[in-house]
Amino acid sequence: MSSSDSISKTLKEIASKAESDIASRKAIDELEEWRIAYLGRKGKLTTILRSLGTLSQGERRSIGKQANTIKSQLENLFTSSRDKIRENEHFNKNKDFIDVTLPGKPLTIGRLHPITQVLKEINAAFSSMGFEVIEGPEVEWDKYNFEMLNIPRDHPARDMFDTLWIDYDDPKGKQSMLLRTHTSPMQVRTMEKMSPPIRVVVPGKVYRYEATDSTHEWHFSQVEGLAVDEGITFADLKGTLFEFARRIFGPSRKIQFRCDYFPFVEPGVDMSIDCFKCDGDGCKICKKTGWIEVMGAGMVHPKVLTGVNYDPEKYTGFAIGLGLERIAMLKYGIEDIRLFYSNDLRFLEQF
Ligand code: FA5
Repeated sequence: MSSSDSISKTLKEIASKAESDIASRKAIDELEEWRIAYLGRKGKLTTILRSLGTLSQGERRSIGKQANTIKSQLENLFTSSRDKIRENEHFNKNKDFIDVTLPGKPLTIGRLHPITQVLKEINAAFSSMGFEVIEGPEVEWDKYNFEMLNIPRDHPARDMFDTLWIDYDDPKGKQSMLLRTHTSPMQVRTMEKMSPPIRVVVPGKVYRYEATDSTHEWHFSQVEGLAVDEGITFADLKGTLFEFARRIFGPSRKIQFRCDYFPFVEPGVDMSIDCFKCDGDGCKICKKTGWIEVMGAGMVHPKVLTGVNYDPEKYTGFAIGLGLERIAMLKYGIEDIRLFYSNDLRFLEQF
């Protein structure tokens, strides 16, 4: 083998060794060692190039060309490896870096549930008419939910309420605790605690064991209203409710009172508002009546007053119990009560 062939072979071996060697260099100082070993002044390639002087001019040209090609290949390899190592080092160093200049992710901001919004309006309307807002328990005794409201045990009026009893028996073995079916027990609790003049509204959840449809939920909200004083008449009840409806629905809404029976008032009425969907013509929502019932009301029954040791000859009062969801449906034109509690953001985000 001529000396030019042997140099050419050595050059190829150096190139292949350098290529496999560089793959294991993962840090800049290791890469620098590689550069010095192959391309440095005393490196393998430079040493070979120095020995070209022993060759003829023709051989020197051809080997020189091969050596320069390998040199520039190795230089390129060095540059690309260095860039890759630098990039990795930068990434590892900045793994936890937070770029505060990037636009932030918008936070989902909550809002008040439509029922809470309507409740606030109702509370404000009654407060401005001199009523105090108070609250009461959702789990109630039979005594307050029924008995003291003139609905004794075994009275057929109990069938008006589809009751969810709590598994608790009194000493006579009768169930005596329940999820309140209405906010009216707070009439009794309030009269027990306070003395006239009384003007309170009591918002809260109530529960009934009933099938749901577009205007009935098994749990819903009521606002109880109670005014007791000397000389309160049915005219006060009507005046208060007309004013309430004007404040919540505006002056153009129609209101209807009809006789109704509730054992704890005498006389008793229910109040309806003309249907928002058909303007009173009759449709599916108002069950073809043109009206949507929003509350029961009446003059506090003398038996209820006597039960809390108020003299019915001296004191009279009126009570109302309105359905909050029904008011919200009328106010916003909502066709199905079940939407309020279905947790559908597409519905809730509209309020
Ligand atoms: C009562 O609950 C009586 N305590 C109201 C009352 C209070 C009468 C004070 C007299 C004096 P009623 O069951 O009708 O009555 O319910 C009152 C209101 O609650 C209804 O007018 C209606 O607006 C609403 N409501 C009744 N049942 C449901 C239901 N299942 N889903 C949604 N709202 C209802």
